Amino acid sequence: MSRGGINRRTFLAGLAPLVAMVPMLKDQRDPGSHARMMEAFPEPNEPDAPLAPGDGKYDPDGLLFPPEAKRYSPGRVREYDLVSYDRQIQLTARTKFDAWTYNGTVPGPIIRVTEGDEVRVMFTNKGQHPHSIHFHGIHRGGMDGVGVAKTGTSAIYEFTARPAGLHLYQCHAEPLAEHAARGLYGAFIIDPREERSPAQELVMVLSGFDTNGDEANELYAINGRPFYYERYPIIVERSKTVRIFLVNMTEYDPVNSFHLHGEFFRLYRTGTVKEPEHTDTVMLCQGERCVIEIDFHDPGLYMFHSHQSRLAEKGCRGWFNVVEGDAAALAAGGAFGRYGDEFAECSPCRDELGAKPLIKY
Ligand SMILES: [Cu+2]
Repeated sequence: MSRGGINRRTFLAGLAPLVAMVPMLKDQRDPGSHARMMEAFPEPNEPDAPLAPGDGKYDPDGLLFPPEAKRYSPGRVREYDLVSYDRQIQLTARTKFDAWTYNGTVPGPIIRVTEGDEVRVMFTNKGQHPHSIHFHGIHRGGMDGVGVAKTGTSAIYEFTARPAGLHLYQCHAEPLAEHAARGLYGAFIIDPREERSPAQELVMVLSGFDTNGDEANELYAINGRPFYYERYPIIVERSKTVRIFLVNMTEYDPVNSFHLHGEFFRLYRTGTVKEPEHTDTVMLCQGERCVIEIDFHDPGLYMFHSHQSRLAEKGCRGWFNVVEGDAAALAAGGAFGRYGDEFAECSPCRDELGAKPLIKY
């Protein structure tokens, strides 16, 4: 178990091929070096299914599992390369989306630093529109990303990471709504100087996708793939706290939310407060974020979803599979089964999922 983070082997068996060669954050781990969730249950050939892990175009684990926290070290410099690309991404097997991306994915890569780190971000715009990077947090006005980089140009953002909490980054070019809705956003974690307690750590970025240009969303997703964690539930160990860094970047809808079935969680708004609220639902306006911690009482399947029903029915939902003991060993031993067809018979999601049975454990 790595300090303060989840052991990626917990999430499964087998290394997947290297993902597409897009520029990566210098500070990030090798994108091909960690195990893929649910590799034991590939469903690569169903025409209407969510895409399977390890398809070479997208790295769902890289967007779900944050890099490990680094112990505070005075004066440390953290450098990152972010490049904007126009890229058609696959939302489901049926639906493509003309995205504007940081480093090729929606959301962009997770940036995780420690309070006090000197952050230096080199941004290059290789898209066809002006873009920028606006970081939430405290920094000088000239570093706020309102000025844009035209196509083929670069910008450097430098600031000291503060305050500790959960933040985000996004493009701040006009029109703001389109630049956000097209996919230019990502999670930005600033860890406190004192280490966080150990936990199974996950990042969830909530967003929507306007697939027909009507300034309303047709699909919704957690970490960029509608229905993904419904088909590929997130395996967590019951005896360990689950910590979720939760960011809402849903454009065109005034709020999104996260609701967990069968449990309560500790809610730390913006990740900055010391005394948590206890709840099973948190509402987030666009740009709002929080850290939540769950201590599951029992093993089993627990649904999570946006509590705006329409958003849930169009992709913003998934499952935790809470297991006793070593999740990796259970998965490798073939301990998990499948959902029956009844789970695919409901709701508009079937149009995207098709009639194939969903994964169960
Ligand atoms: Cu932009």
